Amino acid sequence: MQLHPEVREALAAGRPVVALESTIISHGLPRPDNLQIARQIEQSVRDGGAVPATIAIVDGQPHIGLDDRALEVIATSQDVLKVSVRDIATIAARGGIGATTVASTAHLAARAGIALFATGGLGGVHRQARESWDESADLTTLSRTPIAVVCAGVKSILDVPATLERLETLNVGVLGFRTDSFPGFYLADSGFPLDWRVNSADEVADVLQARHALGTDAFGLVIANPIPLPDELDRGLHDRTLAAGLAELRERGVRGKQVTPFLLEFFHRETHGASLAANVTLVLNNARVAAEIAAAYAAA
Ligand code: PSU
Ligand code: MN
Repeated sequence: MQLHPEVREALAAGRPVVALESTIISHGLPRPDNLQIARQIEQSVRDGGAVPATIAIVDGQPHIGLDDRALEVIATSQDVLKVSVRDIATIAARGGIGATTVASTAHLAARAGIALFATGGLGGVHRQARESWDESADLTTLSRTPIAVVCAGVKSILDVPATLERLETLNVGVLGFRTDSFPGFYLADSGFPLDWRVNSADEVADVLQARHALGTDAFGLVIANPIPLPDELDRGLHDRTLAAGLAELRERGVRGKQVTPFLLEFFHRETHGASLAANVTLVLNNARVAAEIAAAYAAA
């Protein structure tokens, strides 16, 4: 692994660092806006008081923190692979450019000693999983990775209640950040209640300290941070787009790791950018909150 000097120095000095994933840049956001948005996400981490560490594989080598050239390669190259945990070693041995998912970012970040991670939405249990067995490796990876992830819940393209059940089974805690409900990504509220609510970064830092003292930090923790209500996607537009996207997915027989990027792009196209605006807002918000938590934890 290659640590960016700024990230290495911050970690050595015990200063706050927030890991960021790169699949959202390469496969989750449309080009050419994705590069500028990637820079904005890093800036939100800085605004929140932490050092950003965007994670990706460049020429086979996992990078923890990207310089501007590497960020540009991930955002613009035609042959960026979507890399999950099981792919990291193969691409490292053979070379290539890889964007890391929540799962592989969590794995590499934890290995680098980073405690906080921000993303947009977590992967989860897909609808039709009873037939397809399609469940994101994000869930099983979090079950054995010591990291806290700030996200806006999971997208409604997934089976939300099944995902919450799996998180329970896998010992992954879920804290609502200033909410009593699990957020619905483009929507502030998925309609599913949570057991735990926290109201500040300091309260999360208290939980992180207790996890460390009691050894439950061997498992991941989800900090569920809703999109601000005024910025959520129009609910009618959301429901119509979701139904149409799921129908097109079935018609075209899209499978495996193409499913999530396909549905994201469908939303961005069909809502004429409204879902993209919501997506950007919630990611920037998550990056800032993760940085504030990292700063509170470093100071505790
Ligand atoms: N959710 C989003 N945007 C994304 C992803 C999820 O709102 O870009 C990406 C993340 O990298 C996540 C991955 O880890 O999709 C999950 O893919 P899969 O369902 O194939 O595991
Ligand atoms: Mn999958």
